Amino acid sequence: MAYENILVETHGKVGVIILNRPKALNALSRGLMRELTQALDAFEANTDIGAIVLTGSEKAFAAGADIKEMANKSYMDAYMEDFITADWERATTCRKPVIAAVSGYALGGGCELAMMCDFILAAENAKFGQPEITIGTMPGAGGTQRLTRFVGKAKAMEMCLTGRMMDATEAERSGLVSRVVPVDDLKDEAIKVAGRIADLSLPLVMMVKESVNRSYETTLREGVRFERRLFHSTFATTDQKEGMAAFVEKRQPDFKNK
Ligand code: CO8
Repeated sequence: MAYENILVETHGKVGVIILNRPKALNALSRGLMRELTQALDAFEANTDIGAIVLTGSEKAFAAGADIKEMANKSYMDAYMEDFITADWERATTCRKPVIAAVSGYALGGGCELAMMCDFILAAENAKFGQPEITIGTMPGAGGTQRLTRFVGKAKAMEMCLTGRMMDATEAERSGLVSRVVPVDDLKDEAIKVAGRIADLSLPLVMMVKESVNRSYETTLREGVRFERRLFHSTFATTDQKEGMAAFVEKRQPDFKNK
């Protein structure tokens, strides 16, 4: 498919989506988000793909929703089109893992999009922020909710109330990102990590992802119960038999995604 606002690549079993509106620092326009949804749909449906990397340019993962596109919206426009629900949350419903590889700015909707992914790898120059308050609005794609769960109330409140940006070191210390890597290594490292995941059993990867995500939506007791049921169900898979047999026989497993 020909896209105007994103680039799409495959590296073995890894699908890579690159946000590509360099003149606007990858501002998330409606057209870009629609294409992102289409690309995620395509990778989800492609049985050769086991994990997805979402990245931007060295200067910007994404500098937020497209301010020029929304500046003149009325309340009725926003309400009637259910502004942002359509085409914004596809990353949160992907069953395959989606890794955000963030270099440069991840601001506003850009920070929110990164947080919708399963984890964030950051380059040393990454900057995260929710500056919406400084342009007369507020986060609208989960910023006040996900950031608070990931970094705690004090930092989330300060960032959302002041628009202060967090650099990569602070983001790692605060638990927003899993790791920080040199700028030049970011894409390769994200593809390497995604490739390691894609070589595992896809149904088991999906179960782990579902179980970790459940921890954000339920009580500890219910979450552990959910995990236990999924854990039991792994014994019904061919890949559990293969994985454990391979360990005992001191060889690499050959997972069949069954
Ligand atoms: N939207 C539209 N255009 C943008 C955006 C944006 N978010 N960010 C940058 N650009 C454009 C600039 O207008 C400029 O274009 P031009 O050359 O035509 O003037 C070009 O990108 C380069 O930008 P700068 O010249 O400003 O580059 P600097 O290096 O000087 O500054 C900054 C970089 C600090 C990132 C600066 O561009 C900036 O502050 N950008 C806006 C950041 C921001 O406020 N983001 C939040 C937007 S609101 C939001 O995301 C709400 C989310 C709600 C849910 C989702 C709804 C869809």
